[in-house]
Amino acid sequence: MKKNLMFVVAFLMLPVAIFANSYTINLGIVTTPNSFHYKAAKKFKDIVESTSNGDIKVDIHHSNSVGNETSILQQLQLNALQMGVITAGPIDKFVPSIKAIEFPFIFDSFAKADKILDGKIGQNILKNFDRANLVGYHFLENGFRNITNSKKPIHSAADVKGLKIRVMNSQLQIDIWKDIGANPTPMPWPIYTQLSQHVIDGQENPLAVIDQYKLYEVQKYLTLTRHVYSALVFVGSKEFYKSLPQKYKDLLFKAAKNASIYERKLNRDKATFFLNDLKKQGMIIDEHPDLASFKAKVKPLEKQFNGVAKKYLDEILAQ
Ligand code: EAX
Repeated sequence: MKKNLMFVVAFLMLPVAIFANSYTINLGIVTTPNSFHYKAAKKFKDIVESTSNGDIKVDIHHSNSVGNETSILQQLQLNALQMGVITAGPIDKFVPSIKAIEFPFIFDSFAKADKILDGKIGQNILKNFDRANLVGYHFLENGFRNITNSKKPIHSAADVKGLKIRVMNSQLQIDIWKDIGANPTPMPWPIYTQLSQHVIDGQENPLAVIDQYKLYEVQKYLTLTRHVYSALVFVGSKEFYKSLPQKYKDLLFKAAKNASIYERKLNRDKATFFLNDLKKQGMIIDEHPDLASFKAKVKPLEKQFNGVAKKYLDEILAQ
């Protein structure tokens, strides 16, 4: 009799045992499903759900459905969201040392960017997320940023004078465009409406973003400045991370790394496609701007850096 009773209790407990460790990761991004941010998040979701045998579920909240990137970071600090794919720009208010990799013209190739971001400096910056009650899992890629505007061709820094240029919510990006001579206006993404209404004259983003958001419909001129290598980061809630068993802590890091490597390749394989499509869509493109004039304007910004960000920037510039 006793044996039967134990069997019944064990059987009744079974459903609890199967789902005892179920976790749900709410992952926030600001972009739409055709973006590389989304493709990275989807890859992360597929890897996590398959390698945890469904014990961890990932829900992707895209297209600003859970707020802008600054708001997503604040929600991650409170464990209201558990993960995000966030552009490095707005992160500098939470992790100041990330400014070092957002400085203009320090990366002239994907290889150089990978070497720094996946090397000691990048890994140390990711560790600094801990101080902001966040987890920096891995860098992935938005791309080299280029300036567009609706007013006039931009060939040198002098042509930017007085233009109202939207920038990300980042003091460094505001300072960069102020020093170049623009009238920088910080605004969260997306910005198509503000461009169409001429609230702002221009903006700066990688070719993929310019093309995927059809900014060619509201921006006539594109200049291939490639002025900042814009990283994305798989960012997590520290509180959520600490609640996981070690095997799942390792699983999330591994999934973020593999999704990042996958997304970088996707992005780079389509770089030529986006440039050709923007030409096809009728943008007037300056492919050989006077970069020396832009570099001269932003050089003094190095002196504004201090602390850990200055240490990392000096190390990058010395390489
Ligand atoms: O896709 O806010 C921005 O300009 C960022 O580049 C964002 O990733 C847009």
